[in-house]
Amino acid sequence: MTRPSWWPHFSSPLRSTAVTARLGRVLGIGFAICFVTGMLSHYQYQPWTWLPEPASPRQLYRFTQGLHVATGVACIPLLLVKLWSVYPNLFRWPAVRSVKHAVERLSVFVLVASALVQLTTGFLNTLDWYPWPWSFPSTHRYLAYVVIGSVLIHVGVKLPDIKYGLQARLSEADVLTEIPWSENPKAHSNAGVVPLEPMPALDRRGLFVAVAAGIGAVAATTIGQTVTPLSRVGLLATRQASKGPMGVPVNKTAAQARVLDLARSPDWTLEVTGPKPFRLTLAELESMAKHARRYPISCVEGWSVGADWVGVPLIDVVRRAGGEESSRVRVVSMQERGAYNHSTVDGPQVGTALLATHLNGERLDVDHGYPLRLIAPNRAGVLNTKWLMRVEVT
Ligand SMILES: Nc1nc2c(c(=O)[nH]1)N[C@H]1C(S)=C(S)[C@@H](COP(=O)(O)O)O[C@H]1N2
Ligand SMILES: [Mo]
Repeated sequence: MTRPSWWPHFSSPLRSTAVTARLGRVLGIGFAICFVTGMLSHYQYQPWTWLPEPASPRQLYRFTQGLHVATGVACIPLLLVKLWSVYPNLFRWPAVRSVKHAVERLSVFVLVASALVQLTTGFLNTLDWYPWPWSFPSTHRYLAYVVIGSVLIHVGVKLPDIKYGLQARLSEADVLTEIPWSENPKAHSNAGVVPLEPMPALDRRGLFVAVAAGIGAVAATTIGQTVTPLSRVGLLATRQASKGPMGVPVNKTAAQARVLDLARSPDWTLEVTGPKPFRLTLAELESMAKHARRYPISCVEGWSVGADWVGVPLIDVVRRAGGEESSRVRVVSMQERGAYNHSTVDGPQVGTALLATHLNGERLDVDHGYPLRLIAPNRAGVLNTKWLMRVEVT
């Protein structure tokens, strides 16, 4: 069968296996960083009791989470360029050559589809925008397995092309004759396409400079929500320190959590359960609140800020209730609904966590968890429960 006349032709000499393989290498590293840092974050939600989260370095989660978001966002332009470099493959003739080729096409489809969904929904998540009905964290995690699995399959299938492409110099043109798919490792995006047009204004090195500049711009405008000096260029950084009360962004307000009245009630007390249960009033807590700590608050949605907290060490309350450093502690919020109305503190964090009454030199704003909230080092923001009413020591 001959190629029909309406079948698209591609002639950009910018594309080559050398370009694709290099883009693929960077993208592969990006996906690996996202996967590992994502799994570290997932671990915070479901830790193993025998291997609890360390309490130091206290900025660890802030760093890995910031890296996750910055890398994920940078992967978006990178993936688009990578797709641009190979999409003429979709129009090679004949479209399907063999069963093996069909399976290979299918695996690429799964990879491209899952990666695009993963990166876009991840990005929308950093904007705190969830225009879909499903639970983001679990979908994001399961999709990560699909993406990483299909990356591994893709790398395995394309190994000959990757080797060839990484060895080829950027300035080299590919072999420009059409050779059956399965026989030739050098079969590449431009096979069967002869670049007769004059060289475009951008050469291949120029292409890489443009890609790097694009990625740099996207990353710099995103990490403004973590790296404070960059916040002025944080076009894509939705939650910046300056945008919340007390210089700290708010993820969920007291009104959204429906705790405004309870939180402001003068009758509020903290209930502590355990072998020796007791209650503390806010006045008692504030008279005990002499301990200052500098712990960052690092949201899983990609923003983080360092903050100065004052409060009562959790361990003091735990000991008074008859517990010890090795106790497992559950802190419970006045918020009735929502998955994050409680959290568990165990391992080294029991000794380092603070029941905070003050933030950045002032009594907590109600949106930051007044009258009392948890704050611990190297801990996902979502686990720093606000508007506490009970501490359970076991
Ligand atoms: N009770 C309760 N605590 C909560 C939340 C919540 O929804 N309910 N959100 C968490 C999330 S996702 C983050 S990032 C931090 C943010 O704290 P901040 O609003 O003081 O910055 O609070 C955490 N504590
Ligand atoms: Mo968060």
